[in-house]
Amino acid sequence: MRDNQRVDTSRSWSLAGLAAGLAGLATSYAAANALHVKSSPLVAVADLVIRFTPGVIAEAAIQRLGRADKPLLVLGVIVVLALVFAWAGRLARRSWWAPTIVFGALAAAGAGAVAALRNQQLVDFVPVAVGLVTWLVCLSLVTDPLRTFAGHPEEVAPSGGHHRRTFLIRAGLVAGGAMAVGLLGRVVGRGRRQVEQTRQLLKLNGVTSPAVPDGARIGVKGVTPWQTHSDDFYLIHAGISVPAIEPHDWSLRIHGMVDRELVLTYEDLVSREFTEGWVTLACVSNEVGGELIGNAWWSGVRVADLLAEAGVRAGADAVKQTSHDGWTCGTPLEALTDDRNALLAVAMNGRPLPIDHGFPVRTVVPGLYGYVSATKWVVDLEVTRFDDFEAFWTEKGWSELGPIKLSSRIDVPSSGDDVPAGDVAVAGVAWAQHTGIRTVEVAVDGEAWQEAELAPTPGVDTWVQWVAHVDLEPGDHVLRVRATDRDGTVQTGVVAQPVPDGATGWHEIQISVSDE
Ligand SMILES: Nc1nc2c(c(=O)[nH]1)N[C@H]1C(S)=C(S)[C@@H](COP(=O)(O)O)O[C@H]1N2
Ligand SMILES: [Mo]
Repeated sequence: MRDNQRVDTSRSWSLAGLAAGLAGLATSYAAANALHVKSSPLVAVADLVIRFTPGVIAEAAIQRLGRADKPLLVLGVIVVLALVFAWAGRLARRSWWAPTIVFGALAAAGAGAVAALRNQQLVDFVPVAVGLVTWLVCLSLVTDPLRTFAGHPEEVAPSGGHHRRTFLIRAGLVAGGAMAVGLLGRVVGRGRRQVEQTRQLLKLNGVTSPAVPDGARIGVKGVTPWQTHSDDFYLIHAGISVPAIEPHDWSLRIHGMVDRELVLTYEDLVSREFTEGWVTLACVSNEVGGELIGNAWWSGVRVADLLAEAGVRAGADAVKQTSHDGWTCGTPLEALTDDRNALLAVAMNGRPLPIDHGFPVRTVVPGLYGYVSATKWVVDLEVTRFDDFEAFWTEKGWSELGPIKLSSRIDVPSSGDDVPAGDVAVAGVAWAQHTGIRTVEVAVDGEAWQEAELAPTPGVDTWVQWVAHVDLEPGDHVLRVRATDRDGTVQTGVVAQPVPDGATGWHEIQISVSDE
């Protein structure tokens, strides 16, 4: 009788671990969907498995399984996890910390997989945290009656039954709750999935595929690609959940100090003539030498033409832009109406904008930091005066105007590299959007500036790749770069932090040069 009870109990502890484990998967999945983040932790883990599967095996699997390979892999991961969950449940019988370590380790693996995604943001880790909390809370909830029962084996007869019943009820509730939350997750995630499908199928007439202009690549290994792949493009988003907007639900209102208010549907917008161009977007938070900058081919409708149709009234000097999720920025009217092709962009790199980059429509203004110009999911343009409003970032102390500051970066060698003595190719990028770069210079150990060779660019709105050949003796060296724009302004070496209007200073790296 006792022994039977024992076996049964061990099964109960496994069941408790399993129920808690599945509940954690369900809540993390639902959280990922509710926040519209790109990937739930579970899928991130599956992606990581694919990444580390030897090519031949992966190919064989894909061939055999066809399009079911990914769902089957996710299922496989769930099965493996189920075994670990059951094990964690049995560990809970002896201590609270052993299963905590197991669940903690699983959460760490999930967080690691999310960290391995391209361009992840802090919000992408929220589902991992939600899952971990669910695991620990549910495990304690379900094992609590088992623990009481185990603590009083002499009470097997009457109250043992009572504890068992409590256990079964709680396990059932947790398992049922997990299923309900999982289903809910599917429902709330449907929005983004459907919009993604619409986006994939969307064909935009007049959007051309980009070809990197001749010579724009300097051709030195390790330099950032001149064209930034959309998947590699930095992401900044101040909201929690990413808006998922069907094009037919989108419209743009242009109003304020105008003669005629305009309301444009997506159809209206894409039936107009597109203007296309290479523009390097940059974030004001980019540190000297930082990576919050990218260069893409944008297609869209000129904001200047739309504002002209609306008829801007005298006295206006700004446009307050608002996104679908309520983010705002103020853009100088001048930058939207002069000859610089400020765009209401519908495509990035020849494809409809990725959801995370503002689908279906965003603004792109050459020469201005994103926080004052590049509204993703833009739905409202109000012609107004800077004196009459505050925007999302200016309320937090950032500058009202945000022209991109002249800057440059060394990509190769990397800081800390060890390179052989002699001729060393130093290369990187420099930018002064809408003014253009005239020269780039490199200095070794604070000595004379040496002019670099520049690759040609199609215009003044993109970054420029450069290379300088320097002769280095063995030892430790400091390399610095500075640029001069086409107005003759030399990049300042005075160090400024990103707040309130962008970082300045020269990018420098340390390398060791060894005798070969
Ligand atoms: N709706 C919305 N648009 C936004 C932001 C935002 O938080 N919400 N961030 C801005 C900032 S600070 C930058 S630098 C750019 C970044 O655009 P990306 O994420 O496509 O690189 O978007 C801008 N547009
Ligand atoms: Mo930004």
